[in-house]
Amino acid sequence: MSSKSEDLVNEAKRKAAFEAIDAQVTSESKVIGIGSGSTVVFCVERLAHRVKTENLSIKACIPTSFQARQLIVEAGLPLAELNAHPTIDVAFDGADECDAELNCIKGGGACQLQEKLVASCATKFVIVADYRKDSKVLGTQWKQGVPLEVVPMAYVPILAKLKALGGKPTLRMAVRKAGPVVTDNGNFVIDADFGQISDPVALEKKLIAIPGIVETGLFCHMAKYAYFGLENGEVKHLK
Ligand code: ABF
Repeated sequence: MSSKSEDLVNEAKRKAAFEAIDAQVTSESKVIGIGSGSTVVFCVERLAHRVKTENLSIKACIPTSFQARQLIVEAGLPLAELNAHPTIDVAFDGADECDAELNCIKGGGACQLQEKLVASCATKFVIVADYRKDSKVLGTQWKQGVPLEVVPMAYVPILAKLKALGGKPTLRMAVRKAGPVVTDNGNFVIDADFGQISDPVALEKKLIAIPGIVETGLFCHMAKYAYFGLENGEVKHLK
């Protein structure tokens, strides 16, 4: 990506994140879910700024990955565990693709298990993304397949079952290491390409029914709001 288009994408991420934090974090928001990826970095930046300048009393920030934990600690925000705060007021997270019904493909960063746990405990789950993720039909913008967290001892039979479902699955390999990616939870990731996904709810049901698939990267009917930073500098939000 050229540095000009990189700047455009980053500015879109920043604008979406800032608008989402400003709109969705109120003085009542005490427990905040913090997602993973690069767009959420801007959410944490804006949240920390608001805590400092508006004296917001955030009680706990719940991470969705090692990266999210680091972000929270480095921003001086109160790191806490989901088991200590099982009800989250509002959670912010990125996405690899998001359709008009706010169904998402997530997990490009291999964090979808903890992301879905935090999203499922959030009263408000908010997606923040740049314009590249704004999609009409899942699978048309994100071409790397649906990320699936799988139990390592069963990845071979799972690959076969995904092929039988019509998918083109591949075990995600770590860059530079001659081995598979291992998630924060000690599992592998299979990316299963199903082309255009016209019914993500039905596909998610079939995938999660396969023994050994711990979690899928299809987040259906979970997000309440989505903020997309557009190329023209505006922010589009959906709910
Ligand atoms: C995480 O952020 C993942 O679910 C998703 O793959 C990624 C998107 O990253 P970015 O915000 O950098 O586009 O939420």
